[in-house]
Amino acid sequence: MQPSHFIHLEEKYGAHNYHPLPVVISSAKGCEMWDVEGKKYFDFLSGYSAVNQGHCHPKIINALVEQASLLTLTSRAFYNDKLGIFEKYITELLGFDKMLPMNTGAEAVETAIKLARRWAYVKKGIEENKAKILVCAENFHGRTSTIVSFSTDPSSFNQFGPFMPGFEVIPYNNVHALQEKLKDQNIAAFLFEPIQGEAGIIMPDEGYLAQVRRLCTSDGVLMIADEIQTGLCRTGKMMACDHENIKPDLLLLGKALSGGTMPISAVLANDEVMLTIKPGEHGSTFGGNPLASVVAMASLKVLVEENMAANAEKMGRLFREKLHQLQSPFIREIRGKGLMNAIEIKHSNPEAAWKLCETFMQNGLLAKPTHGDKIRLTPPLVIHADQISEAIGIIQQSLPVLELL
Ligand code: IF1
Repeated sequence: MQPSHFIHLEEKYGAHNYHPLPVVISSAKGCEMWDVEGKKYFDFLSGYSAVNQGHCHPKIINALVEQASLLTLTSRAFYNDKLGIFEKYITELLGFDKMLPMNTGAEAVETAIKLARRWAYVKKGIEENKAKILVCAENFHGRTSTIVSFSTDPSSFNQFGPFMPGFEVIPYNNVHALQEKLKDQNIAAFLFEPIQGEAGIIMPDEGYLAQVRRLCTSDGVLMIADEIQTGLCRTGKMMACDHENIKPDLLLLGKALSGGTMPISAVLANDEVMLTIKPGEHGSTFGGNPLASVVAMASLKVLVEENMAANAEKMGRLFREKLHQLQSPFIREIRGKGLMNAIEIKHSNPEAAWKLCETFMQNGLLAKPTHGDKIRLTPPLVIHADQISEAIGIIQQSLPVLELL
């Protein structure tokens, strides 16, 4: 079958809520993907960082297949023999009292918002319905109606109102703005990304996370780190917060928690926060199912046992070093941490980044632009030095297309 066949099907029968590159993938392994005609590509998107462990990692797939034939779902109406084992493993690994399992990243964020508000009323003594949560300009935390209520990106919130109240936006990477807002006694929490992904891999100044930790502690406000994209070794440490040796009060995980096999997310917190929600007050049909529990545990073990943080750190340095050597007049900036990187394109044509990604595709590398001129480059963390070199070759070979625009 031709790629156009599958593209046509999606166009005709699917909602038009995405604008994909015209490539139709049918299989993948490690950092590589193949299209329906057998052409090979490097995957420099990794399912938006869900496939950190590499596509179809054998240990994750084995865990999934084995558990799938044994027990997939009990719902939380009954206990199962896998959830508790997963909860013990993840809380001991990451250093929290408890974990609450959900499915998508957006659900983890929603859960954190509910926990923060509940904690604010029960523990902090804020008057009911008065709690506020601080968020950052240019944030990306998901697509639910509550989450888009505090987005600053019109393509996320436009014509989806009325919006959920109780959020205030402050500039990212601005300690002073946070300090000022924290004078308000009705602030329950500060929700942030340690590196802003959708905004184009925006990294805060060194020391920002530690300062946020210090302010949240001194003002009695919950620090909620959305590590759905930055966590699980993507930036060269298990968590991006580890770069500044800090621990948030609530840690949000998703994406790579399943190695890209199924939607699994989690909120981690200590008892003071987690135990404010009582039986029957929050949940999800699929959250904490035994299949997800086994898959998540395998996904975490692969990250740890195969030293993926160290490889992300090493390969990230090599990649940025080689990108800098390209010296193209069309690259405004190269930035990133570990294997969470981006190049910003400098060109008079607003389509330049898209055209460049199309050329990457023709030459065997898949990446997608964000916010017009930024291209995220986030391969699976199993990538080797020779594959980095090959990918750089493709990028170098593709850049001249920008001279023709
Ligand atoms: C889309 C980017 C990546 C996230 C953070 C929560 C969620 C996400 C920090 C929600 C999701 C996605 C979703 C995808 C685009 C994408 C993305 F472009 F926004 F930046 F990853 F690269 N917190 N990120 O990044 O998780 O509910 O989707 O499981 O919506 O188009 P979800």
